[in-house]
Amino acid sequence: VGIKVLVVDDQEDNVELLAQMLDENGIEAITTQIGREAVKLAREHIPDVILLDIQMPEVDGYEICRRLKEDEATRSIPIIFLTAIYSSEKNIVKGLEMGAYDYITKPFREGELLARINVMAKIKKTEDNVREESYTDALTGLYNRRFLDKRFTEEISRSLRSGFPLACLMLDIDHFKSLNDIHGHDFGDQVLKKVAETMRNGLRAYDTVARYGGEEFIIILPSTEYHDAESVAEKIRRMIQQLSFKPNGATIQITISVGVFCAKGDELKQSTEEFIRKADEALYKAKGMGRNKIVSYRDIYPQ
Ligand code: GH3
Ligand code: MG
Ligand code: MG
Repeated sequence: VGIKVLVVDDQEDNVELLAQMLDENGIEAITTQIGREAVKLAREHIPDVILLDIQMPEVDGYEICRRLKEDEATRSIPIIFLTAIYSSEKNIVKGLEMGAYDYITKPFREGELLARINVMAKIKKTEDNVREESYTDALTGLYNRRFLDKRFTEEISRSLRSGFPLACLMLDIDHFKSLNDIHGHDFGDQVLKKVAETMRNGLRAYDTVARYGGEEFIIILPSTEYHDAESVAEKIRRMIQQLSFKPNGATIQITISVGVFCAKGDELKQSTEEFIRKADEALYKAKGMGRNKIVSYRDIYPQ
């Protein structure tokens, strides 16, 4: 796959020269001469590398760098500062300390510029892979527990700021142990994968699904009230019940139990552990009621 580079420089001839250089070398170039546009374009295109001029009117390169680093979506894109040949060491150091990976002085030498871009693109690929591996569960491809903790904390503070409710579902496959015992561990793995895929397909893009433990999953639903969280839980419960598996000739169905907890306003001021504990308490009730059920925390402790 090709490399995509965002070029930010207020001087038209610089932008044109760079765009042409990149184009001739099979690198896709997105360009802007306006500092304010840079962050927007970076978010939109997620380039592999950003070439960023330091001296620009209104919003300069340092400020753009700061904004890029502040934003989760653009934080990890390598930035190469474009600096004038007469730049002081102090300015260069400042750029690197702000999180730029490298700098290159104008006028550019084509070979050097391309080599640096290639190195940065490679570093980004490696870092992306490491990040992805450290956040995902290898079997299901869902987020793992480590990521869940991080995301959950972010979602709680986001909800506190926005005033919207936040819901948490805890889902557990029923009688999974006997499924393993009867049909084998590999079959159990296939079931986990399929259940994960089904949950993912039944949710919005900004919902978070994580594998919490063996056959336990957590779903975080932003901007979701109890009533809607229960509907989502019911939809997923039904989707999973409708799956059919065919281990060595037999046809079997599986079911899940779900615990629902939702908070808003000041109730959001609790830890992710508290949130999960409450969803788990509701789940435990659902198991006790015979499984293949949804129980809300608000049903156990009506307000
Ligand atoms: P319940 O309805 O009460 O939830 O019963 P259960 O059998 O589903 O629950 P239990 O917690 O007793 O068993 C969970 C089983 O999940 C036990 C464990 O061997 C199995 N398991 C955990 N992780 C994996 C995995 O990665 N692959 C497979 N195949 N099985 C797993
Ligand atoms: Mg289970
Ligand atoms: Mg379990």
